[in-house]
Amino acid sequence: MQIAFETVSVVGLGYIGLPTAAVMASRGLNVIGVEVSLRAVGSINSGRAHFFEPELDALVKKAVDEGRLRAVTRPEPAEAFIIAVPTPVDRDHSPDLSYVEAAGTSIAPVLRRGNLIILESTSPVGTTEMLARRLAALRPDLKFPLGQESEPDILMAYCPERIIPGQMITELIHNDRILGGLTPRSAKAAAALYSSFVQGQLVPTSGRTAEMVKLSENAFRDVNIAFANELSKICDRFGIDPWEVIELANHHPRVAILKPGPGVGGHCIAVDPWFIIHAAEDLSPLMQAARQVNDSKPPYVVERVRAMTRSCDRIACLGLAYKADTDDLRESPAVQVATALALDRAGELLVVEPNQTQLPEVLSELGARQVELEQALAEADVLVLLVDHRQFRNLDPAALSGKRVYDARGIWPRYRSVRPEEARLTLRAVS
Ligand code: SAJ
Repeated sequence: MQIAFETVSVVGLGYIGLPTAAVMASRGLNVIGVEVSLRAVGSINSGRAHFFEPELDALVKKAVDEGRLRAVTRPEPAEAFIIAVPTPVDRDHSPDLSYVEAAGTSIAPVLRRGNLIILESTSPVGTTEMLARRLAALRPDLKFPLGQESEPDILMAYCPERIIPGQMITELIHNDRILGGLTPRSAKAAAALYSSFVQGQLVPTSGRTAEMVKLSENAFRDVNIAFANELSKICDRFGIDPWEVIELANHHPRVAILKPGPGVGGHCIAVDPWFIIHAAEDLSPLMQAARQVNDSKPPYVVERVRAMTRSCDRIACLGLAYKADTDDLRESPAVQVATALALDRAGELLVVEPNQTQLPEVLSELGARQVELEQALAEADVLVLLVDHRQFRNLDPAALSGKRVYDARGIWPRYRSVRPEEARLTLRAVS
């Protein structure tokens, strides 16, 4: 069995694959990155990451300069393959595994006896076994781990990534990892590979368990954010500041409520619970409700902004990213809110997004204008805070005076609850 790895291939050099490749290269491994995007390949080979993540550019540059990382478009032989490709859901929320299948098809011709294949992409339960069956059909000359008694030629494991954007490099090194081997030797080989750069605990289990662990982590977070989001709407009705309620409730030693916001975005928390729901719809009412609550938040924010604005008001949206201090717009609730407001007032909306140089097409087509924060503060009547970027957190509260403000992230205490007269009216209607 191969237990000391020298050459590792990472298939998919996106948000997970590139940091993983760069960190492995920094530990002395020779890393071949396989990526279909020519733009990404060009950028990486010139020593630059094709997206923003703290510390990543420096790591990529060093790895490329030292000849330990190179990006290619077609797989080459290696001792281990880490697959880190997207696993989106379709419009009907069913899992789209076409990228995993394509990755398998692309590495099949270069596989050799003794290779280790690791799937890191968030995947429905059973995906790693499906990949093994697919590879077995493509390479009948090799024995894959398909539940037979004898030792396979190829080792396979599911080892979910767990890194959070903004702290990816630190978390890659320090987080514990779950190693779901399709055979016990596969888990051992995976441990040998990850121990070259992971300082956290390496915990072996089965492939299916590891797949479910990953889905459980993100579904847990989705459900907990949904609780905070539901609470925020209830507090709005009572004219109470939900962030203060949560802060005070969290003084209880066994309570840790998350933060309400304009909705749940990114390519993980808003997507992964569907992998469970799709496979066990009759058993997942809580997860389904959480998805519905979180998805209801962007339209709720739009309604509240509409309620506080007049048709002649100029609105500025502050932030478009799916969360603070990132440039990532994937599934961003802020983009959803800004688009609805831009539709309301074609050609009028101002948008501040310090981490992007241009607006997404959908917004520019609606005539929204990207401006600097200072200009938004000078020109807008209404400020809609959608992302708690550093630039907004650090703003002097005096800069907001005279503005009407909707703070969807709770960073400006003065503007965190609805106007008292509105709450009084609601309460009267309720009593
Ligand atoms: N959010 C809130 N309130 C909160 C926390 C988050 O509204 O209290 C929102 C964020 O603004 C964002 C969304 O939820 O729109 C998701 O952000 P996040 O920081 O919770 O998570 P991600 O999507 O950046 O990363 C998650 C992480 N999973 C968990 O924390 C369980 C990360 O560790 C995973 O590696 C990543 O998903 C992934 O790739 O699966």
